Amino acid sequence: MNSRLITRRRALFTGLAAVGGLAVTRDWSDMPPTYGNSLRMGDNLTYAAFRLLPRQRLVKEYTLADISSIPAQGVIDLGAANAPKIVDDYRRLLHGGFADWRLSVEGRVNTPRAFSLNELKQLPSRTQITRHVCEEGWSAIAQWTGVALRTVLEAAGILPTARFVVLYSYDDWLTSIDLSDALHPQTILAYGMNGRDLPIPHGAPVRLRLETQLGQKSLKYLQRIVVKDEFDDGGAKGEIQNGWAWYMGI
Ligand SMILES: Nc1nc2c(c(=O)[nH]1)N[C@H]1C(S)=C(S)[C@@H](COP(=O)(O)O)O[C@H]1N2
Ligand SMILES: [Mo]
Repeated sequence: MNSRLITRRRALFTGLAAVGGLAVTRDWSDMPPTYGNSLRMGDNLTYAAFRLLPRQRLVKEYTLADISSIPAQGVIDLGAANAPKIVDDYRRLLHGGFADWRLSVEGRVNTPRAFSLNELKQLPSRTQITRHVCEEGWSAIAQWTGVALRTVLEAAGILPTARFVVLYSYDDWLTSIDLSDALHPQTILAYGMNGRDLPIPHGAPVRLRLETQLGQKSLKYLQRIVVKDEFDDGGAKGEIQNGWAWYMGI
């Protein structure tokens, strides 16, 4: 091999090493997984700003006297003739009083599990009175009771490489959140609302309450939770391809 070629190779390797060095020394954890998509510049700013705050900052909680009426948004259409199969499944579970309802927790966990409603209710519970803020401009205060998502993830044994949690619903919605929000103490799987069972219009039997983001991310009618190592934007059903921000911090 001639010496010029070796010199060029050396230069190439030095260059690659420098780029690699940058990649490992830069901490990307304050950038949203949507980073790099110019249409998602807003995500980058809000995510970076929120991730600079202390990680588990609690949102404000209210008193019973503050509870207001809350409209139901995107109610599952139980009468729809051409409903997707998943809605038929929901209808069947509803008629059985949700006795056969199971929340499966799978993906990057030690022990994939399916929790019945009673099993969720036997785990330590948390009740919180919080303000729901819809992206359409209204807000309302309600009391929510449920189990911390963290408790459920830990019961399934979340693996150390896990970074995101994707949630699926019976009305064919999905959303994903990062581990920081998933492990937040006020992020709960709510089965109670204002002292009663969670009503159907509000997502029975169990919905996500994600108090750190806009109401749209608080997925109702929960069906399945999948833990992932990599970001999953949800494809055609995810926020991004439907024109929403993925990160909706408030
Ligand atoms: N599965 C599911 N979750 C959902 C929705 C929905 O249509 N389906 N709507 C979202 C929106 S936009 C809002 S504002 C809240 C509304 O919750 P509420 O009906 O309890 O007021 O649920 C969110 N979660
Ligand atoms: Mo909303």
